[in-house]
This record gives sequence, structure tokens and C-alpha cells, in this order.
Amino acid sequence: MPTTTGDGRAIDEKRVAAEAAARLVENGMTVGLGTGSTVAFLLPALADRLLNIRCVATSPATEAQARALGLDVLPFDASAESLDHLDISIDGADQVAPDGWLIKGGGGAHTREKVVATAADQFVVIVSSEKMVEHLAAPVPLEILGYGARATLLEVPGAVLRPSTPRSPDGGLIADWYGEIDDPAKLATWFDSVAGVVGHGLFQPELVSEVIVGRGSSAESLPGRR
Ligand code: A5P
Repeated sequence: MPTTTGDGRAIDEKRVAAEAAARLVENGMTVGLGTGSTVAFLLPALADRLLNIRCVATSPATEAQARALGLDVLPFDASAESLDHLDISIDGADQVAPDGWLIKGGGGAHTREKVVATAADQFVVIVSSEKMVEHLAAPVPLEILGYGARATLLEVPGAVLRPSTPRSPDGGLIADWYGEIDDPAKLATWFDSVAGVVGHGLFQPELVSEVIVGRGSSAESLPGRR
């Protein structure tokens, strides 16, 4: 029986969105698996379909859950056995703005998530309805190269290291930037320009193929700009 209040409603909506996205995956596809509590609902829904698919994971947690469910998870690196292109990537988000900009990285996996989304023909975002916002608001997650980290932080006023958060699987430090987000494109360009900022959680609308929003017990599909 679906719950209807508070966090319970958001959890149900995440499941609804994730299950709808799992139905987009077809036999033979290569699939990017995002990270987070919404993706945690995607993985069993995908495994239940018993498709012949090959996946890459954006975090150790996703990889472990996917493997435990019997999904085939391949490397995504420079090795000969690695995939180099994906048919579809499916991932959650922290905020989705009306103009299609996203903030991701609440779980610190945004750098890998952007690499995987970029490598995929389709990037499908799955969210509960409270993630749909009128205006993006801080924090914007960052990943900072460990080497020179204190100097890099001085180059990005407003950025603070996330306390008690482990490094990313690629060795980066996870930070959050606090400030007004008046122009996400300009802010993203600034983050991209700072040596030592490995990745940031602003995802541009042109990366997104579709946003699936769980609303109550229904899944609403919004077209992206990709
Ligand atoms: C992981 O770093 C994030 O980008 C998540 O995809 C995002 O924070 C959404 O997380 P939930 O699905 O847990 O809300």
C-alpha cells in the first residue's frame, strides 16, 4: 500500500519513476547505472526483467547492489574489456529546474555520473516530485583533486569540504559550493575553468534526454533537450 505523506511519499515516487525507467531498457543494451536511493529502486526492477544487458556502475555501492542482483557490470576505464559507449544511462538528481538544469552529487558521485551520462545516447533522469524546483539552490557538489586542494578551494570562494565524507573512488575530495545560482551556465563554466576542480554537480539541459517524475503513483515523462 503506497504511503502518502512526507518522506514516505517521496520514497514511493522514487520507486515509481525508477520502475518506469527500467521499462525503457531493451535487450542487448549497454546501460549506465547512476547512484543513490532512486537508483536503488531501479536495479531490482531492471534485474527482474532478465534482459541480456551489460552495465557500468557510477559508484562502488551501485556496483555491489547490481552484482548482487545478478546484473552484468563491466569496467568503465582504459582496459580492453571496458565498454566505451552506452545506449542509455539512468540516474537520480537532487534538483531539476524548469529550464532543464540539474544539480546532482548529493552522494558525491557526480563526476562519474557526468562521464557516464555523456557516454550514453540517452540520459534518463528519475526523480520524486519534490526534486522539481522553481530555482536551483546551493549547495552545488564539487569534486576537488587532492593535490593542491587547499589552494583550489581558495580559487572557488564559497566551496567547503564536505565533513566526514570519504574520497571519491577516484581519489577526489568531495566539497559543496554555497552561493546564489542566478545563471547555471555561467557558474558551470566557472567551475570548469578552475584547475583542480575535477567535477561539479551542475548538469546542462542538453545532456538530458528525458526526466521521469514520480507523482503519487504515476510516472510523468518530461522531454529533455538532448
Ligand atoms: C549521487 O551522487 C547523486 O547525484 C544522486 O544521483 C542524487 O543525489 C540523487 O540521489 P537520490 O536518488 O538518493 O535522491
